[in-house]
Amino acid sequence: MDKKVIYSAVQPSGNLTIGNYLGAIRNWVRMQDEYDCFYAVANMHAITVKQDPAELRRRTLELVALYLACGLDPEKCALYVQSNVPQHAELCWVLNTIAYVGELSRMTQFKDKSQKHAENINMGLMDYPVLMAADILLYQAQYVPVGADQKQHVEIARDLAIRFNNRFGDTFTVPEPLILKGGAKICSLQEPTKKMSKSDENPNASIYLTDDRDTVIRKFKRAVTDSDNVVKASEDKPGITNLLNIYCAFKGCSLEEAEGEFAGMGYGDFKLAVGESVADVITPVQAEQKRLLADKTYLGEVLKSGADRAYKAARRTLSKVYRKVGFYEGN
Ligand code: AQP
Repeated sequence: MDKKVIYSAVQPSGNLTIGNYLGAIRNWVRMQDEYDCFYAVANMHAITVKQDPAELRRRTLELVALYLACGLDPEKCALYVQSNVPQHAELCWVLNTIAYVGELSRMTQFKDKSQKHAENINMGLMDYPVLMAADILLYQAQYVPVGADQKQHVEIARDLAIRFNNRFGDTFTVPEPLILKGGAKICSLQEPTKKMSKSDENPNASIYLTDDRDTVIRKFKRAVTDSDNVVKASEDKPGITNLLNIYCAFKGCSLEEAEGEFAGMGYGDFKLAVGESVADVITPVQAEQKRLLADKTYLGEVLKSGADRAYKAARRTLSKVYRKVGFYEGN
């Protein structure tokens, strides 16, 4: 029987955080044996906010090396750069004609980013979810493993798939978000009710996958908590709850186990333990990423074969779409 298809991507829009790792990449690795996986570097999405071109290029390769260092196997999944497969933009155009301005202007990310980049509210920013729908629908993906913040965008992809299928006949698989517990929403260390983000202006708010052990431990030490010194998760203790979530995700233990382990201990010791649990996992990933980045030929080969695989699958869907909408394909 054919394997089910998974699509997901991360934007090379800054240094990745442990939120990107726990919400997305770590889950991708776990799925690569069971599913037919397409994992992209979403550089077309990244330019919806201003990027420095040289940095964007550098970060793209760094992200591919990171995917591999985290355990993605290019023999098992297609790893590629979004702009290398032109069908993403082509399908996005067609989907634009069935997407409504009203629904796009209501997207939480569009509203947040419009506020954050008030000087640059461009069409691409508003169109972000339609491009993301094209990404997913091109591969007929059943599942999209993402963090909780992207659920709304996968829902738009579902709506567009259903709308297109109703209007033109069965064409797209209707995708579902796959939001795994324990890491679905990692919050900022400085404002623990807000999600941790790679583009946060305050570097102490996020733990980057590039942070060295001392930096990780220092940032956790400074993490905003409360003053009652009891390591227990609850709604009125968002800082401690976030740290407990992070600890459990990196240690692979339950909340009850973690609370038991730190019962009677002060915040200082707890924060140090959280920092160490994170550093123990990310330090070897950094070393492997560095080793891979020194081998540009290998990275180029991985991307070429990933893009070839993605292109073939994408071409199949796009031809079907062009036929359905009545595009003349005479030559
Ligand atoms: N804090 C988070 N907790 C859990 N998952 C998260 N993701 C992002 N932040 C968290 C998940 O990471 C994947 C890749 O995200 P993206 O690069 O496509 O864009 P994003 O969701 O906008 O992530 P950032 O870090 O906030 O980037 P910027 O600052 O550039 O906008 C997605 O699966 C996302 O859910």
